[in-house]
Amino acid sequence: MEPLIVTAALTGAVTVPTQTPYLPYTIEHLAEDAERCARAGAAIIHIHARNPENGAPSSDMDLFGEILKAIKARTDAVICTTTGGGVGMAPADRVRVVPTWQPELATCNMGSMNFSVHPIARRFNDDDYRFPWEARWLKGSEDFIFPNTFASIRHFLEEMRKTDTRPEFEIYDVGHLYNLEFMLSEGLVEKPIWLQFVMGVLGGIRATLYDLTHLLDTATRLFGADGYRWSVIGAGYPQQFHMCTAAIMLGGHARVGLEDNIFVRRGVLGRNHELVEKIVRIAGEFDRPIATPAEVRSLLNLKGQERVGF
Ligand code: KMH
Ligand code: ZN
Repeated sequence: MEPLIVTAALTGAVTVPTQTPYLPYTIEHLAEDAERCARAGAAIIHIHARNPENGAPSSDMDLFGEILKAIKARTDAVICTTTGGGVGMAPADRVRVVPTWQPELATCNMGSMNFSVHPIARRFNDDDYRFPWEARWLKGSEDFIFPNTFASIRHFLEEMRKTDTRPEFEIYDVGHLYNLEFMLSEGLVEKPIWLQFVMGVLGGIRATLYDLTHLLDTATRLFGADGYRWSVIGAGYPQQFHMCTAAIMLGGHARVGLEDNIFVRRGVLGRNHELVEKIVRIAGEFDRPIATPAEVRSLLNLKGQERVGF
């Protein structure tokens, strides 16, 4: 099996600061976590921008650039920028990071869907929150449709092609693989395809082994066994470690981090690098080597750190 690509998704736009004091949102904290995760074995760092004052998700391009530069100064890991953004951000604002900062790798979300985290708000009283935006954000997601129309996916892929940014396809449900097949038939996607199965989001497919094998069977039927690589996200605990362990066993790749799960053990809040260390430990038990950033650049055919715009 090829070496395991570990992605650390440091912060995202779903977890709120009240859930865990370890959620990084200042530039310094993001850069420090990126460095620690890279040392622990993460070869890809997945990044969203947040307002450093209050942790609110942000689409400010200057801020995004500061974060990207700070991370690049501390690690040679591949940086994968989000184009998913956060609740309520317009697609035009989400994609702007690609032409502005020309990353090696960026997400491309493959379908519109309900995307909700409103049940998290049930864990807190209104006066528990550290910042006023958090309750609104969590509760408001009950009415949120994550927009990824065919027109916007096409636009995102065209922008990525211009900057030689490779797409990481976020697949939240089996129909998203068929959407990707359509984009491939339109000549908008090149092989090899890099898939990220996002499992366990309310609105998408569940994080179970049954669902994972269904996704894999479908991807193999559509793209051929050698036509794609895959990684998996299990949202929540213990799903993050269950799905990533399955990936270690099946030849896939693994994403961990506070964007998707805040616990390192049941009831124990983890730091980003502790989540990376845990999955690297599990991979070691299965004799699966860990990919370096150089190996990832070669496996995913990336343009290289010297050709990004930050
Ligand atoms: N927020 C995750 C559920 C993106 O950033 O474009 C999926 C994600 C998508 O990471
Ligand atoms: Zn993300």
